[in-house]
Amino acid sequence: KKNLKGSVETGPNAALIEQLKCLAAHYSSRKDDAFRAKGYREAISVIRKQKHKIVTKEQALELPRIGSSIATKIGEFGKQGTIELVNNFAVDPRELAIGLFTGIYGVGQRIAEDWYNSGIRTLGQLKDVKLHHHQQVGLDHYEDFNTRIPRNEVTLHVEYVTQVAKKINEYLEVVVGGSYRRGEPDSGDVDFLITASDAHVSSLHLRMIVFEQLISALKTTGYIKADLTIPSSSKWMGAACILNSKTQTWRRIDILVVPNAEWGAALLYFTGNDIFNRSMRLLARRSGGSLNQRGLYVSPEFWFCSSMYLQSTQKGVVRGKDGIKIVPGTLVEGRDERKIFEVLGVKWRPPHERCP
Ligand code: DCP
Ligand code: MG
Ligand code: MN
Repeated sequence: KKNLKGSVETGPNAALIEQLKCLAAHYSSRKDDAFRAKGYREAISVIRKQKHKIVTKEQALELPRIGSSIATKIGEFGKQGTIELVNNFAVDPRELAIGLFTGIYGVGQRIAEDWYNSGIRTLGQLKDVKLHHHQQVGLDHYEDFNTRIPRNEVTLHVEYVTQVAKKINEYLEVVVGGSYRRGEPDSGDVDFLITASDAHVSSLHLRMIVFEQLISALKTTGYIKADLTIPSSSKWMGAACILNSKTQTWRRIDILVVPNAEWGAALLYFTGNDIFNRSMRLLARRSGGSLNQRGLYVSPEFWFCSSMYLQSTQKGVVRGKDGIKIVPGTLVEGRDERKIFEVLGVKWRPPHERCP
């Protein structure tokens, strides 16, 4: 089943999700409706995790993050097998074309609108348009990149990359974060995090091993199919394909090199989801700290107080648990994911509970 964006959903609520995605896409193309789009995206991520078919409005209302307006649409779908509003949008040629174009990897709302305004309506017409390398790869593999990756295939990816990595350096550790670590049944891409113990590999050396040796080894074997990395990004981005698979579907993969000292913070960030991350960052800021993918810091503007680790004694002075003064801007915790929760005074949430 395909929606405007050409993506393919699986699971008991696939058809419903396709329709909700149309609504999300519709609202995200309108500035004033950004909050509506966000509501639909959140609802979709909740519904994707359901193992049973959601049919009634009441069922929908029992799920987290689904309000009465979206629940009504879900009920409508349950009864009629379609959402009236989607049918209205589906005949709007502007909506259709822009939805189609933004389904191309590397194409955002602005470019899609420009193309529409210059009279382009189909993917075929793009052959006369000058595309960037990444967009060309996105267009050539439109269907592949819009197909979610079954969990068992992601497992094959991590097994394969781990095996190649260990041959290069036995201390390399490979973990997949993102939706896979949250236990979701399928993923949009594969989010690799790679680290090594400090004692054996310095962080500078680690970058070199991964970005030079490992990436080129994976290109040589034919696993990596394309490089989609943005210059200046610390993340490698590209496309890869399980070598002996029948379908030979190209998958989007991200590879992040993480110094051991930042492992906990990076794991936390790249496990997401993005909504959960936003709430953790907000929490850190409210306590006078700041949280990013490298660590949890004490910010200069505030003083940090946490029940577990830190005590502020007088204004502007923050003391660690051993009474050691912490200079604002100092790293409090980065290595240990659990400790970041502790320092923030939040109960530990295993990855599968991080999809608010
Ligand atoms: N992330 C974030 N904010 C963003 C983008 C990403 O916090 N704007 C974090 C949370 C995500 C993680 O990075 O979970 C990985 O990003 P992905 O886009 O790969 O998202 P997921 O893996 O969660 O979902 P999908 O299955 O669609 O890949
Ligand atoms: Mg992902
Ligand atoms: Mn990703």
